[in-house]
Amino acid sequence: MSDAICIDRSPEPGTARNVPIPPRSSFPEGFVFGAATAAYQIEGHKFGGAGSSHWDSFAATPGNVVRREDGSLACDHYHRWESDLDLIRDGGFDAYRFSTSWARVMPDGRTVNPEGLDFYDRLVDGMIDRGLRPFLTLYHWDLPSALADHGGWMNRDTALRFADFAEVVMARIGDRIERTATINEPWCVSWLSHYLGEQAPGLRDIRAAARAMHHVQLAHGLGVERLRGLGHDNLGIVLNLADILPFREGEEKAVATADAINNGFFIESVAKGTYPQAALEGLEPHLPANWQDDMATISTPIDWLGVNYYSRGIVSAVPGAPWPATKGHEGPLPKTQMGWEIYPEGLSNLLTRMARDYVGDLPIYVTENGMAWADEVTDGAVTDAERTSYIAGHLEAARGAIKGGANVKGFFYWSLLDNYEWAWGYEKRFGLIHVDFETLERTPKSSYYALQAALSG
Ligand code: IFM
Repeated sequence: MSDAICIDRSPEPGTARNVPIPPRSSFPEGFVFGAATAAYQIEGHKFGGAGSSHWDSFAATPGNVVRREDGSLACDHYHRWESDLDLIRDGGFDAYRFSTSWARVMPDGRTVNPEGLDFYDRLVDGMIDRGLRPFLTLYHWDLPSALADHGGWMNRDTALRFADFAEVVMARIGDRIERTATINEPWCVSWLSHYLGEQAPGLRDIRAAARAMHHVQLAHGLGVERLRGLGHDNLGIVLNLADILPFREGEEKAVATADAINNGFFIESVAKGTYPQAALEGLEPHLPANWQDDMATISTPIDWLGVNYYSRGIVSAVPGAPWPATKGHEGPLPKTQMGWEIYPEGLSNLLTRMARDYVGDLPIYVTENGMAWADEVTDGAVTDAERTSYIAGHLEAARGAIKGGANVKGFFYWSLLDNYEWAWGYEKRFGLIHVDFETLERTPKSSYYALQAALSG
């Protein structure tokens, strides 16, 4: 192709091999280092009275998930949580970001399963016992099938039910949680799952997507309102943001549209109570009636923002195509096992932008950042120098944003363990700790030890 890519080709971004991870002492006092996971991806959904979630049925449908794998056993964290928490503590981390499964806590979406709450109660106590600070995400995608049967995120009622779920969970463990996020990655919950069809429920429908986008934002706002009213604090949301760049000169419109769908819709509604015009252009006809009436709830003030960052997006317009009329392009940089370009600059750009344009001095946490790699155990060890470099590059980028004035308070590596990578099944390995999915044996990788050394220095 002869088209020029006008994206930054500055010397080898993100490929600094053998660059050491910056030591703890190079970050501001109190900077939080953590590791992150999510319930469905590690726990083992067949245990403890969990109900069916829409991921179980999505995975059971041929063609949706590699080898039709699901989270029924996953890493069996449900039974191995104590030794998994030991690994976090021994890695020198300060905090653990975990999520609560809605389908475990309320198998039919409404009725409480005491066994489910007991599990999270034990887990949080286990963190405290080990000196780990609990960072909770209430919803990381395991929607009870009973709610999916009634339209899931397309149905406004799901947002109301979410507030009930949030209340139940926080009534039990909220007294020991350091920070609570309502929703993980609303773009994935809505656009990726209802327009691009890549995750449960696997729809490809603009109206479904617009409604899901609005309702997931509403769920966040209702959750914050409810929890705040009950006296809980330190409430936030976790957004997956991408640094969107033009494929060639003159692609401002494509960049604005893609940025509005990926980023603006979610951050602007929370921070300012509006949806970006570039998103409304295509979505407004499909939004629920009187959506404007919900914007005050959606923008209920939060206490902190979580940013999940993995890569950039490169886009161009597709003239004559229906909205959004954009397409993505593969970039030239080295890529992870997911095929995602390694581009740490995007992290500093986004952190700086969030502080400058949206959240000001509110604490920002990098709640996820990490890479998948085809790691293998050789003679009892896993050498993953690529991951160590990736972490070093992104921690430097976070440091750069801090120097530039963004109030970045912590960094969580995704993920603690190799786990269920959704539509990719168990094929993509993001963990600091290798999991053998036959024996469930855990083997810390060399990146785990590199981080451990950096955190002690
Ligand atoms: O595994 C996911 C996680 O569940 C949400 N954020 C992105 C990760 C890697 O794809």
